[in-house]
Amino acid sequence: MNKKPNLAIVGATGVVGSTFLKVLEERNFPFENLYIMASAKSAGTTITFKGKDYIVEELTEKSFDKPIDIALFSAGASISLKFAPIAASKGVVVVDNSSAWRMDKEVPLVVPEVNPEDIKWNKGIIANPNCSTIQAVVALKPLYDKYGIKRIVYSTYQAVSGSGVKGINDLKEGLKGNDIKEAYPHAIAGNCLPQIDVFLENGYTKEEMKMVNETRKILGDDTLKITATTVRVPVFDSHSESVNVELKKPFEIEDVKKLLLEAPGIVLQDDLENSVYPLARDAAGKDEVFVGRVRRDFSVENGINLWVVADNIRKGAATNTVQIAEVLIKQ
Ligand code: 3JM
Repeated sequence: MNKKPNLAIVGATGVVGSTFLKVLEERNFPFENLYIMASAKSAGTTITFKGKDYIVEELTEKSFDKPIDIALFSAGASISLKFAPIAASKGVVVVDNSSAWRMDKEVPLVVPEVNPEDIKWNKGIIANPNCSTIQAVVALKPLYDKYGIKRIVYSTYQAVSGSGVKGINDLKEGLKGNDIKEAYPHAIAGNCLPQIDVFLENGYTKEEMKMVNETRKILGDDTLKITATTVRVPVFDSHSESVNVELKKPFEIEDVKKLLLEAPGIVLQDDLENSVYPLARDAAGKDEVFVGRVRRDFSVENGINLWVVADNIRKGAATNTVQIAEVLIKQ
């Protein structure tokens, strides 16, 4: 793009949407005109961005008749299913944060530290992966490239902010002894819920299968063996993950640590003597993926364990989407 883009934000009033605006401002994302769109419910309200007031427009089929270059979507899968193709047909490049388009063969699924080259073949829609997948593949990419990966076992400890305002409120109220269940089938305070998103025929949750399928697509490897258990925990911000990996080639632990230390987007936190390892509360508000507890899995050949933590709303959603848009405007 040889000029500053006209930018649209779809779903700006949600948890991720409002973080889009924060991240765009922090990173001084260049734009000419900005359009903020949401459902009829939020239309007409005012949002201040970089000291200027914007009136939230209702998202309609005509919204993209204006000359918009890039639209960042975070308004849920059904809105994306309907409106992303409309926008794309009018020449807009949509960067979509929902699950709607991720596994579509015509749609690149991108984490800029891992597969930025896939942005080029977009046909008007680029998908942002699931929050749990993003942080995992940032940590796995350097290992994949150097040693190859045979099998991955994901176990996640996911924050309530991933469920939006309702999840945050369930935990807030639960901590006060008021067990409301707006976001989840059970109380979240004092609990671990082994269910994120809905259950599928195969006994896995949709979130678990998102991790399996999206990891394969982003790393471009259908032969990867992957299993996942995703768990909601009473934490406000940042997802934590135990990532157990079987590499194809032998490795030295010190070499793996060095690799992670030098990899883009990763901060290695691994000082056992001082109890230094990634923590959800420390990762909150940050854009990097934090990796620690790097150690050999002695139960298999070439096995390794990692503890991976990142802010699920920032790197897991808003920041990754804005990073994709940054690559787009450089092309
Ligand atoms: C994270 O409209 C929806 O169904 C949104 C549900 C949702 C998703 C999803 O499936 O797009 C809530 C929270 C995600 C996600 O990143 O996959």
